[in-house]
Order: sequence, then structure tokens, then C-alpha cells
Amino acid sequence: MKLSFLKRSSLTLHPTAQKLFKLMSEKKTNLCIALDVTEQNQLLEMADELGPELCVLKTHVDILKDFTPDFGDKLKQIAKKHRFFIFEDRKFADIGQTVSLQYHKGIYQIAKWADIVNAHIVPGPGIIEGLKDASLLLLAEMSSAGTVAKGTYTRKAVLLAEKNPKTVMGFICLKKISQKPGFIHFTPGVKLKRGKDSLGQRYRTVEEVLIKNQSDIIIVGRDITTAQKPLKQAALYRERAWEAHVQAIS
Ligand code: 5BU
Repeated sequence: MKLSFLKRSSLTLHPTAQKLFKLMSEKKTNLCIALDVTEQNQLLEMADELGPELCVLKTHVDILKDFTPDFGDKLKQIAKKHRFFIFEDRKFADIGQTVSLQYHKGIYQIAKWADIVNAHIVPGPGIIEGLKDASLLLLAEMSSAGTVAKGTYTRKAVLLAEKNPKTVMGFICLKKISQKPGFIHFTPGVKLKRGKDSLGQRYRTVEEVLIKNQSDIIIVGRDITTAQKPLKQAALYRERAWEAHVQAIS
């Protein structure tokens, strides 16, 4: 089934998924940028510069060396200005009680500023219960070489998502893994050319991910953030990804 993002917004029970599908459709972007920088101001400046190009901005708040409690509010203001969602790639992986505390409490207070978070399914369904007030992506597959998240494990993630459509809005995966159109597929490990880094990351191309593998959103980090002109590079990825999406559903 080849459906537009707009059509799919009416086929999900998840309010954040509905809004994200609509946003992608209106803003014409299915690009998520991973801003893996270690200084808050650099992150906020890049978010402001690249914001017009993306639908989702992905953070790893625990790599910031100068985090201050106003970070979330500042990022939220930029997200509102440019209309994008904030995805904290926290990869929760503990029992329900602990992940609930990690999501709401501690230094980062993730629940206050992140629209989307993700979780491993290793602990079983309790992790979804513990994060039931979050908008959750399940890690069904990973881009790294030798990942054990495959086969039965991936299928289990899909089953868990389908049982919890009001909490789970989609997946981190390498390809389309659920036939239910309400779930959004996010794929990391994307570059303009296939390849790998020196620490196990594997890259597929934009077209491979969106056309051949039928994913929805590409997550791109260093190839944009370390480019000489990040905005120009982001615009290029945005264009390639949107063209690939249009081709995939036509
Ligand atoms: P890169 O610079 O494009 O390689 O960054 C990829 C980002 O996506 C980085 O923040 C990773 O933590 C994140 N990522 C990933 O690369 N692969 C995965 O399977 C998952 C997350 Br889950």
C-alpha cells in the first residue's frame, strides 16, 4: 500500500504521529538531523540554522559538556519557530519504574522538552508501560555492524508496537517492518554514498533506505554537521529524501 503522509495521519491513533505526518506533508521534509555536538550553544545555533530543513531534530543530551537546565526551553523555542519535533535518542533500556524516573527526573528532565524518545525492547513490555506518557519509537533494528536486533527480535518489536499503538508511534529500523500505516519508520546510518565509519556504523544511501527499503524518515548526523556548509548539505539531503519519498509512494 502506497499512502501519502497526509493520508497516514488519519490512520494512526497516536497524537504525535498524527502531527508529525501532517508536518512532513506540509513542510515537505522527511529529514531528521542528529545534532551530535557537545556544546549547548553550538547545538542551539545549528538547530536555528538547520531548523527550516527538517521535520525532527535528534539529540543526545548526555553528550553536552555544558548542559544547563534552560537547555530544554531554549530548544523548544527554536522548535516552535521552525516547526520541528525534538527526539531525544535516550535509548531507554531498564525496568518500567526506572525508565519512568529516567524520563521524568534527574538532571535532564527529558519529559519536559523532548517530543519523542526511544526504547530498547530487551526488558519486555514493562518498558512501554513505564514510558506510557511518552511518544515512543522502539529500537527494532540498528544500523551498526553485527547488531543482534534482527529476525525474531525485530518481529517482537513490531508485535509490541502493534499492541501499544497509543504509546508507540514507530520504530528505529533499517526498512519498513510494519504493514500498519500509522507507524513511522526512522532509519539512521544514511549517507549520500554507502560506507562505514571506524566504529561499526554502516551507511546506506537515501534512495536505498526510502525507495528500496520503504522507510519514512532518514536520520543523518555527521555528514551534515561536519560539512563545510551544513545548511547547504542539509538542503541537499532534504531534497534527495523528499524526492525519494515521492518516488516511493508513486
Ligand atoms: P551519523 O553521524 O549519521 O552516523 O549519526 C547517526 C546518529 O544516529 C547518531 O546519533 C547515532 O547515535 C544514531 N543511531 C545510529 O546511528 N544507529 C542506530 O541504530 C541508532 C541510532 Br538506534
